[in-house]
Amino acid sequence: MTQAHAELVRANELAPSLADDAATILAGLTAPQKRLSPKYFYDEAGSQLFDAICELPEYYLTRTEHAIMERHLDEMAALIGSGTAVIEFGSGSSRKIRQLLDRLDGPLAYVPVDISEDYLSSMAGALARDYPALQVLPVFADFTRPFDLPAFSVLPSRNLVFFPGSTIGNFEHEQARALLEVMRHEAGPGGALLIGVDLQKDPSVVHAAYNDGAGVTAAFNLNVLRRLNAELDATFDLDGFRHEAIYDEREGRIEMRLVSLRSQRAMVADRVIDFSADEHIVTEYSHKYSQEGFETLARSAGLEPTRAWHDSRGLFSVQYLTVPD
Ligand code: AVJ
Repeated sequence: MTQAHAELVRANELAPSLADDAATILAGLTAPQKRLSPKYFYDEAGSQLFDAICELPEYYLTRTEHAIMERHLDEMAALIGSGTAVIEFGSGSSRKIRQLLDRLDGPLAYVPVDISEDYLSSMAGALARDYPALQVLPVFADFTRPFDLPAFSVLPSRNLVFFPGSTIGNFEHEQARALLEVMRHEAGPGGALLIGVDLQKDPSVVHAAYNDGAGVTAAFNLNVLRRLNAELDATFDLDGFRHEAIYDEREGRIEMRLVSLRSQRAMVADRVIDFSADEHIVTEYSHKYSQEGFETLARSAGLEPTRAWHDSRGLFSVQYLTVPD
């Protein structure tokens, strides 16, 4: 492993701080239905709160996905084959990628793609040390748009796009289809995708996962206002809003909101944002799929649903999709 292998590739333009996204954020906060993208949750504090969410008894997603992977990794590895380049969309948790790399047959390269440069370089460095045979080639990019893959010194037998955690659920169906098309493009003909997808289930189970008793999800949701105050000269009163997460069964999704407790005004980067009592900002959608619904979505993106693994309670799924030659 040479130092060059862990050097960052900058693949497209992006916004490292909220200030660079001010126009988009203000457009969302001045729309008839106020909204903020869930990607703004993940500053340092937000990432720590998300890690705490993953440990909550009510939040079944992370531990169920982990258990599905543990149980079926031999079969997954057999399907994926040897000499693969693993491209991770949003280098989330290094625990998940290690779980996969440890069981794959001679993986050739690992390409984490993320907009968080600090996180990307530290995790890439650690992986390069722990997996000396692996080319670790981080790409600093917004994965919702096509990006150039780094040059591999040895040609991979196939590309595997890895997208765990049900992050796909954050996207509305049309955007999710567009993202799957980017993944198909990056995997290339003969390539494959391994994606974690949360499943539709008893609404009370979903509801509890986003309304935990300890209030960690509420703190995670409210943290985005603290972040706007710190990075965009905003003046939100953090005690003036409450967390709400409702499961819309018809849409098959959780909608997270910040509800204004009273009529109030906040400044955001010199703009006035007025709230009436009970008015809310939509901060996140988290879509849940049926197996059939996800397969239809995958096919609409030109992908072939090849295999899917569920836990015994039908809470979560890991989907293996292939790109036709
Ligand atoms: C990281 C998008 C999968 O939708 O469950 C957790 C984020 N939001 N609790 C999800 C989240 C509230 C999470 N994803």
